[in-house]
Order: sequence, then structure tokens, then C-alpha cells
Amino acid sequence: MRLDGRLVPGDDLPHRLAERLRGRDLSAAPAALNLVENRAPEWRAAINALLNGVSPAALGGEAPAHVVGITGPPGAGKSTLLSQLVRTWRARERSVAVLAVDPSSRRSGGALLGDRARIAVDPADDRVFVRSMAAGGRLGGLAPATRAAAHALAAAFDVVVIETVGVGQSETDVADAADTVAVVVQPGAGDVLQFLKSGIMEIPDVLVVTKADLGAVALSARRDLHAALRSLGAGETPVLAVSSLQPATGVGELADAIDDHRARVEIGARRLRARRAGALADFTVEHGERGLRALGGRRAADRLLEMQDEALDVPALTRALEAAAR
Ligand SMILES: Nc1nc2c(ncn2[C@@H]2O[C@H](COP(=O)(O)OP(=O)(O)OP(=O)(O)O)[C@@H](O)[C@H]2O)c(=O)[nH]1
Ligand SMILES: [Mg+2]
Repeated sequence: MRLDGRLVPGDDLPHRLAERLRGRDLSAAPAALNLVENRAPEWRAAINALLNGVSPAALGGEAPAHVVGITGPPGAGKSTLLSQLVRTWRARERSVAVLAVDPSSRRSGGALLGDRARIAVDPADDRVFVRSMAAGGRLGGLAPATRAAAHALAAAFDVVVIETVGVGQSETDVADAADTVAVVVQPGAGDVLQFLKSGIMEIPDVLVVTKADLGAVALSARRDLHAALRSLGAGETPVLAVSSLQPATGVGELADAIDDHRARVEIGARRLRARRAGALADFTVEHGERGLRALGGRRAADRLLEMQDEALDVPALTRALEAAAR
């Protein structure tokens, strides 16, 4: 069913890929990514088949991975930190997939964007997978392909990271898609502090101050953020200072804090929220504001999603919204 070695609609590849992912075969990752990045309408059925094959119903429960969102202002040090975090996770014997969202391109470019990630990993290590993906429409927004990729890879990998650039409201997307969100800031970046204080930004699960090697300025940023969180009644939110340059410091503690959050969070509820948010986002990409109006607005759409069977996957939830909008 392939022409020139390429997948054509109707191929049973989606089912075979889902089966391999369910069996935690990491070598299925590149093909799964290629599939979800096909956004032409004739591919929708194939992508849905893949997602259905890794849904909680097919897996007999939630996907095993810890889905971690890493977000923060441009240049904060996210990718450099991720190189260190990946190394730490690998030392703990965890397989890791990183989806680095490229804000500069809205076009799905696959391998063309591959070098933006700037995440240094051991090329010989076949238990690490790094991929750049095109962004959604807004700064910090996730494209449908990124959500689908995270869903698919979460069946196979131990850790799935989504790295996005964003501050303020724009990091809500990644908060909706991840089990744990770490917001990364560099010392002296006052905007995140202001966003937190003014409530523009949701309180992250973990806050990270990078470039701790700069010394006093990093420590005072950490103090200010901690004080702001305390005044918001979120004093228990961990604020960690890390340096990603050699010798790296604080990275093990950060990995521990991310693990602690996962141990505390109600994973079923968080994943359900992610599926509903993903369906609404996919619906909005496809049908725009007009589609939302046909549903009676965002609130009405949320209520409709809450009425659906909790085990439904994202494509099934999206179809429910489409049926209601007709
Ligand atoms: N001094 C110091 N510099 C750092 C550290 N981590 C990153 N940097 C530097 O900060 C700059 C930005 O780092 P990146 O990791 O690319 O930052 P990013 O947040 O991924 O950037 P974007 O993806 O473009 O938003 C680079 O020049 C890094 O070398 C650190 O711990 N200490
Ligand atoms: Mg980066």
C-alpha cells in the first residue's frame, strides 16, 4: 500500500505503529511522528487509528509516561537545561522523548526544523528521541500534531517532554497537555514575577531559575519568586536554582521535584483534562471561532466535553464536538 516508500491512506501502518508503541518499542517513534505530522484531511483517519490504538481503552489504563512540560521566556536556558535533565533521567534508566516546539514556523517541517532543538544528547543512545515540531498559531501554543505526538509517545517512553517558548497566558496550552509543568526563568527576568503576581500566569507545578552560576542575582530571583508564590498561597511550590553549564548543579534536585509532583498529582484527572483540552483545541483549529459559536461558546463546549464518557480518546471527543456543532 505504499507508493515510493511513502504511506498512503488506508495503509495498516497506524495499527502496527500503535501495537509497537503499546509494546514499548521506542524505534516506532520516528514513524509515529511522521504520521501525526501529516495534517492533510485524508490522513485524519490514519492519525485517529494511531491515537485510538494508544488510548486508555487500548492500553487498559493511562499511558505510563510522565508527560513533562518545560516552558519559559526565550533564551531562559530551557534547551541547555534539558540536555542535563535528559542525562539525569538516562542515568536513572528512563527512556526520554523530547518534543521541542519551534515558535518560528507554523508549517510542519519535520526534519527541516531538526536542528533548532539545541538539545545535546548522545547520538548512540537509542533510548532518547528528540524532535522539533512546528508551533500552533499563538506564541507558546501547541499544534494538534504536538498533542498527538505526546499522546502516542506516552505509551512507549518513560518520560515525554514538551518544550515550548512562552510566558503569561501562552503557557496554558502546555499546562493542559502535561502531567507536570516546569516554568524556567533566568535571573533578572522580572516579567515572570509580574505575570505570577498579577495572576496572568497560572502557578506552575515547579519553578526553575537557571544560570545559577551567575551567583547572587540567581539567588535573589529565587527568593523573589518564592516570596511571590507564598503571597499567592502557593508557598509549597518548589523553586529550584540550577546551572546547566559544567559543572552542572541542582539538576538532580530538579528531577526529584518533578518526580515528587508526579507522585502527588491525580494522574487520571490530569489526563482527562488534557484529552478534553486537546479535543477543544483540535476542534478550534479545524472549525475556528465560527465552530465554537455553533457550540454556544467555550463554556458550553467544556460542559459538553464533561458529559462525554471519560475513557474516550481525543479524536472521539473531537467528533462529539463536531456532531454537536452541526
Ligand atoms: N551562564 C549560564 N548560561 C546558560 C545556562 N544555561 C543556558 N545558558 C546560556 O543561555 C543561552 C540560551 O540557552 P538555551 O538553552 O538555548 O535557552 P532556551 O530557553 O532553550 O532558548 P529558546 O529555545 O530560544 O527560547 C545560551 O547561550 C546558553 O549557553 C547556565 O546554566 N548558565
Ligand atoms: Mg530552546
